[in-house]
Amino acid sequence: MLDAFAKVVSQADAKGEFLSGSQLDALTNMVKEGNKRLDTVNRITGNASTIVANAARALFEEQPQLIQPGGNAYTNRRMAACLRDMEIILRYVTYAMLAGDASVLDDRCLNGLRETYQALGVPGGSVAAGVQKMKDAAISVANDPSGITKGDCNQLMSELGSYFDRAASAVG
Ligand code: PEB
Repeated sequence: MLDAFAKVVSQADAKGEFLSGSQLDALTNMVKEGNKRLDTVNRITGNASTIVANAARALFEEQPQLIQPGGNAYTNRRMAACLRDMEIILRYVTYAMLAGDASVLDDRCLNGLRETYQALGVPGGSVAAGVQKMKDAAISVANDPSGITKGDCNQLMSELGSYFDRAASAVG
């Protein structure tokens, strides 16, 4: 598991080189913009259950067969497992966002998830659709300009989106 700092150190060390100017500039910028990153993580964390519940509701509205008899989220046990999976994925996205690096998401959540779903008969494409819905909700929560000092968050939001895209394409 790496963060943005450990990543450049391991890359430089693998080549036996000092850190480059552009690597240092990128990290300096990350520190300078750090409060926005923490606000992003904080807002998603604080709204996690709403993000999960709304995304799941929208998914089941769009794919009602999932909650009908024979559907993969039918029965309370499977519904609970589904909501839990969405929450796990969202949680790892917040870790990646904090770290500024996808490796924690890859290593601890996405690695082998497609195969797990195939073995369980969980439709990966539907999980991917649910993740995309969480992405939209998380970005609108994190990028809401009200009640916060205004600043340019475009780059952070596209980074945030990339972690959701990564999760969706790992299972879909
Ligand atoms: C991954 N999900 C399920 C299981 C596992 C995971 C390991 C089997 C064990 C169990 O049931 O608890 N666990 C989960 C995860 C990590 C982990 C992400 C990462 C660290 O450790 N069903 C649907 C929807 C979708 C869904 C499309 C969006 O119809 C999910 C939610 N996952 C789902 C369901 C089950 C499951 C298990 C329904 C139960 C499947 C079953 O037992 O038949």
